[in-house]
Amino acid sequence: MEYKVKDISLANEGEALVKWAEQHMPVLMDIRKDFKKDKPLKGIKISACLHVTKETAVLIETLKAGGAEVSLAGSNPLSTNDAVAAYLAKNGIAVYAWRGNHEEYYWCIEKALEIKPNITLDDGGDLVTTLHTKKQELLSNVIGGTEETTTGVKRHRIMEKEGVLKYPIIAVNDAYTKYLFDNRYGTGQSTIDGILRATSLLLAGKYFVVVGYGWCGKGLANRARGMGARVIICEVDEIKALEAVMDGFLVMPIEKAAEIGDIFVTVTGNKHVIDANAIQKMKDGAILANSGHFDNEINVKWLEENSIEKREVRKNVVEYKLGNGKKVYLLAEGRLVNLACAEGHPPEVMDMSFANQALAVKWLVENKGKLENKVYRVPDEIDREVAKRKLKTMGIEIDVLTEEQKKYLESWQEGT
Ligand code: NRN
Repeated sequence: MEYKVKDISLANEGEALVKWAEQHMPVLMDIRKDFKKDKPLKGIKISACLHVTKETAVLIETLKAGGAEVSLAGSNPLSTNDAVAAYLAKNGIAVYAWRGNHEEYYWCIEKALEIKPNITLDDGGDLVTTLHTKKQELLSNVIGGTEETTTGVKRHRIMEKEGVLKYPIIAVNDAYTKYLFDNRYGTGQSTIDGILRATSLLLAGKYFVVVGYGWCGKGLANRARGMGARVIICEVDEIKALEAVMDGFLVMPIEKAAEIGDIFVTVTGNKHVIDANAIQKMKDGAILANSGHFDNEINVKWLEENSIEKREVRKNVVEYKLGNGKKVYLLAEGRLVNLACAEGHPPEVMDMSFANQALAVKWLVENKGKLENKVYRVPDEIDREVAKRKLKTMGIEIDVLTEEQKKYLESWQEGT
């Protein structure tokens, strides 16, 4: 099997990381047992563009156990764990990923497409976009795909609206057992993990500015508050802003927050939400980080072109000295700080996200040829199956509706 990784000799180190993740992903490991027995993906070729982490390795090996042939490209130049990539390459996965891969990022995606996939797994939409632009000749083999993250789902919905989407895509991101947990608790914890590993600074007492109050922003704001930070929310959506106010957070425009903030984190999925004006108003020593999928949420280009000095002061921390004499510190080149400076979300939440992925891939195979070229939600029975399995692994039992209650909930006559 062909592959390109940083250093294949890291495979043993990678194996230890993956075994650790397996221990904390019981739902996916249970699905792997079923997949090994039933081989639902026999003869299926899968190209994935995901963050190459210990958790992704557990998903990839589950798909392989189901009978699939799998290729894997990294979903971000800084999110690949080289030891995990080596471990997967050594175990028969066509991996094209290494940390720091800026120049050959799309070359890796095209290499992963060389197996002529029947199914695509994407995180952010770059694989699907490559298939629909440079590699259209491969589209006839594809029966469907899945999408892991909010940004990717948005892009695929726009493709559907414009009538250019050439195969059905399941929005794994939109499963309750994905976004309510991965986006909220996963991004919340892993973003703080990334900031702490990069800076080793104290959060308590600091003004911690969260730009974007979606599920990622909510999770991050609450965890920062839990660490004693004074959390400020910036938003453009009146309803989300109102929610943040009533959740007890300070809410103000970014240009006001810029004057008092100590640490700024963007989680909006939008472009230049921290731009030149705000950066120039910031205090000396302000820390900038992004936890959104793409690295355009902070205007890094402006920083590069308008700082008078630039130097790396710590691993993943670059100091920019501005014309006004003040310094700001950018983490991980403005790329997703949770995966670039730490290990991404904990395995316990990726367990659910990736259980949805594995069951969604199986569903695509079972429904081959029956679906339209549009973005589908994860079927409710899969979403609930993941929740049931997760509760079981946590030893938690819940109540069951009685027949009388079921009847009541489906009736209108019974009132006061
Ligand atoms: N540990 C991880 N492995 C991880 N943490 C976050 N993500 C990860 N993928 C693999 C992704 C989340 O599911 C990044 C995506 O953008 C987000 O939806």
